[in-house]
Amino acid sequence: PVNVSSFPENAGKDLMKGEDLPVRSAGSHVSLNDPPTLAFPSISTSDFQFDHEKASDIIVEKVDEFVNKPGNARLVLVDLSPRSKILSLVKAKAAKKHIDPNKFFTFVGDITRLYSEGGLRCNVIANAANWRLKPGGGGVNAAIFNAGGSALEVATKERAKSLQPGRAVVVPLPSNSPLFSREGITHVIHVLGPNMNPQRPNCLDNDYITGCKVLRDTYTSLFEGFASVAR
Ligand code: AR6
Repeated sequence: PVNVSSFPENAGKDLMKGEDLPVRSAGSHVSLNDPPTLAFPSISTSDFQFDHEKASDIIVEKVDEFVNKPGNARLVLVDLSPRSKILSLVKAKAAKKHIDPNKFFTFVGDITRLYSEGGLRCNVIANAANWRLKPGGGGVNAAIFNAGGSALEVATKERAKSLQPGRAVVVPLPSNSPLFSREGITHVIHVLGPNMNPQRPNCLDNDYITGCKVLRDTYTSLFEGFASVAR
């Protein structure tokens, strides 16, 4: 079958049944024709209360850097709601910078159900984690650990016990994780962004000089981690 849903303009439309899709290996819904794709949430802008204008500038700056490097890999910024402020800011700023829409686009949906509910094939997803790399805590971290099951928890523990702000850890997903079998995700990249929420550890107390530097480092680590498994 033609791979319509791998194109942004078709994403979410013409949902095809899993059994009709070309498969690369058992349980993986990523066709050979699909470019390596990283889906990522906006890091630090919800529970960690980072300023949306500043965060959207940094996302677009880092995405632009990444897409100008050689290779066919794609990046997708995901959020749950069509009214997401961060998605509209990034969309507008990316268009202004003429970022190639085939290499970067935004997508509304649950990052743990991009293929099964949105028809979008992504082989790698990013998680806005906590420093302990623990499940729960709400937000995208709780959603990803819930969907990944104990297989994700075990694989994460094998790779790292904790995370510093600005750093990433790439976790290969075991084939018994539902994120692998249902969504075709082969890797989860946990990142820890800067925290501006006084109720959470390592609060930067509105220090946006440090905060912006750490958020840049976070996206650099994330995209480098993705490049290391994608190319
Ligand atoms: N799919 C896609 N995007 C989502 C989903 C989802 N299922 N759930 C949330 N988002 P947040 P942070 C979006 O708060 O600000 C956690 O408790 C959300 O709308 O998850 O980096 C961790 O344990 C927002 O745009 O992450 C940390 O302690 C984005 O994901 C702390 O929160 C990030 O929101 C990290 O805070």
